[in-house]
Amino acid sequence: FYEVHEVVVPHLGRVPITKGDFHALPKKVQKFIAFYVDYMTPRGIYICDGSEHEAHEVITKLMERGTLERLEALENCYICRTDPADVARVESKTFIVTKDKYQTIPHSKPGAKGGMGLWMDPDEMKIEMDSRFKDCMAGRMMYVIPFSMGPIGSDLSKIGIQLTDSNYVLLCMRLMTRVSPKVLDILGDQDFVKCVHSMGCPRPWRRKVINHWPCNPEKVLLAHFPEERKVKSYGSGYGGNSLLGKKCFALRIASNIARDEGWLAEHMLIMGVTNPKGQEFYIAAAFPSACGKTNMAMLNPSLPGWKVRCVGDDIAWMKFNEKGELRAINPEYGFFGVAPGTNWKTNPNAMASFQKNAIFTNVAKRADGMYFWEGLEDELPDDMEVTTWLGQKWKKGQPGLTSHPNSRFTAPASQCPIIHDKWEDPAGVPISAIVFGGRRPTGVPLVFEAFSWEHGVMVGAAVKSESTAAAEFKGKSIMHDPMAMRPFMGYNFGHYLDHWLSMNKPGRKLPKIYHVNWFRVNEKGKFLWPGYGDNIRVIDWMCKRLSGEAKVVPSPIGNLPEKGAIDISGIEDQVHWDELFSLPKDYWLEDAKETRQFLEVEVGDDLPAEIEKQLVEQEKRIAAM
Ligand code: GTP
Ligand code: SPV
Ligand code: MN
Repeated sequence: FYEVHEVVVPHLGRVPITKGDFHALPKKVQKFIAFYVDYMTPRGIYICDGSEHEAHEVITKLMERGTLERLEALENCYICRTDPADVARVESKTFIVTKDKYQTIPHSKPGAKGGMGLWMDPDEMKIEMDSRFKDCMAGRMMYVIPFSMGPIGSDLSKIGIQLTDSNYVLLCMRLMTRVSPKVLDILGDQDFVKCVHSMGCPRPWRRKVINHWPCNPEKVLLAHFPEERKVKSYGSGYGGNSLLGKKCFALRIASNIARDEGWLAEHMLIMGVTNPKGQEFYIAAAFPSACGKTNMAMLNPSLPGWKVRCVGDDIAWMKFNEKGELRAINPEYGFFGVAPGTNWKTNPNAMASFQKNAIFTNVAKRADGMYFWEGLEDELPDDMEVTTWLGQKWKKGQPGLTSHPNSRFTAPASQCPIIHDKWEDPAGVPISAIVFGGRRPTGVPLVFEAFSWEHGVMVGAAVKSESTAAAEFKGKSIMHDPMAMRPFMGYNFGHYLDHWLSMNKPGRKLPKIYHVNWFRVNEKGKFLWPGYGDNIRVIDWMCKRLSGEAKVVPSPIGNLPEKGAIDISGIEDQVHWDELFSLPKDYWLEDAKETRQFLEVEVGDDLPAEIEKQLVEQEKRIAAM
């Protein structure tokens, strides 16, 4: 049936293998490829091996075509401007497909907006998919990418194979996941997560290609099939829509695997913090997209004697071990970080991570071959010409944005100067604290501690945040983003809360749970907290809590630090404690009402009784304020 240098498929006949040995692939992988070759009809098949030679070949092609441009000021760095219609995740076109609707979304109540994920029936999705994927790779090369999420061979890791017709996607997958033939050796006859991606631009082009970025924004569709452990994505090359190892696999599919296997797949950074006494604590933190995970994971401490080391900046897979410790790994291999706002003051460690071997998407370029974006003005000579992400000329002081607000850098995690020695430890790191947070301009104090695991799960379920440019939403509305997972939930959110609650078993060392808000503003709209490196002051307090050195003052919403318990030495003039920690009663009455409304209506009958109990208790405490 199969020839050595070609795959024979019923629909197309002989399809050449441009690179790789098809026969050497595990049988299940061969079957997967053959099926999709027949369906998507590419002109050739390129089996990736993750080598440097391969990267070179792909980069050369992308530069010839004009998709990538070299950043001459740096070593092996490139800039890419996408079609301006393809710049963010498209939540309205992102579906979970299950036979039973309620496996995916909660039994919500009348009036629900359906905010907790989108479901589609398999038959309906098949029609949508067939109309897009049939022959979608005509005239294009199909890349086969074997990758591991997590250190290759770790018990906590999982293997995927992505098919894509985008070599930009291949290049980024090589930075974001571990692409290697070793993955196939380890895989053998086992099942893998099937990832199928197409830019949706078969040749001859039916749509005008803008910026050498073939895509199909009108037809974008992402479908997740948790039962089959499969993802299909069409029409977009933007990170979260196309690097399928990331949000699609490591969160939406993995959250299903995690529920079945008794662990957690979360939108969380992982960091190690060492206090001046030399004690190290590991913290995982969940903030919605573009709300500060990368910055916190690489925090440059403003307090003397502290050391921060980064394990991961976006996704955590966490599992209790036999000793009852919650062990976390970062399933990713690189950073896909928000560029604007990143500079040598706010995040020097991120800056250092992308000085070589990095890709910059939708940022601006300086005339001297350096990247540029909002936040780098201090380093920009006055007369330096800048080409914006839209190709316009710009100089310092002129109006307008030079970079898309969701422009990103993609860089190897290993290049981060403070990457943790244990970041690839197959056993993971032991988590002592879980932190939730969001952008909350008013009402929400800098930090509070949950009363218990159960209360903490409720605090996570109540996370809200101002919308950001990471998805398609316009304007700044406050949206619910429970556990920072709303866009990434792989199954019924009520069941997800049950799963979190079920982590509380005898013999387990449950992490303490916190809520932080770096984004509270005064009446003039100015941030009340300096943030970034000064966030170590809040972490310092959390660590003191963990080692039993700091006292708290109970409040209706959780335990607050005793006044003065957070070290603000050196920033006293910037920080007004009472303003930062005030709990306006009207605000919290309204917030409690709104949160109950959201959970009651959107999660409806699937809301765990324990969460309902926590809500009632919190409402009573707030009413008695
Ligand atoms: P995703 O990659 O989308 O998941 O985002 P993220 O959660 O990793 O957010 P990131 O750290 O990239 O920060 C997003 C934006 O928030 C950037 O523009 C930062 O400059 C800004 N930011 C991060 N931390 C702070 C902080 O402590 N205070 C303030 N004021 N802004 C911050
Ligand atoms: C996010 O939006 O949370 C990101 C970027 O980390 S993306 O990969 O697009 O999801
Ligand atoms: Mn993210």
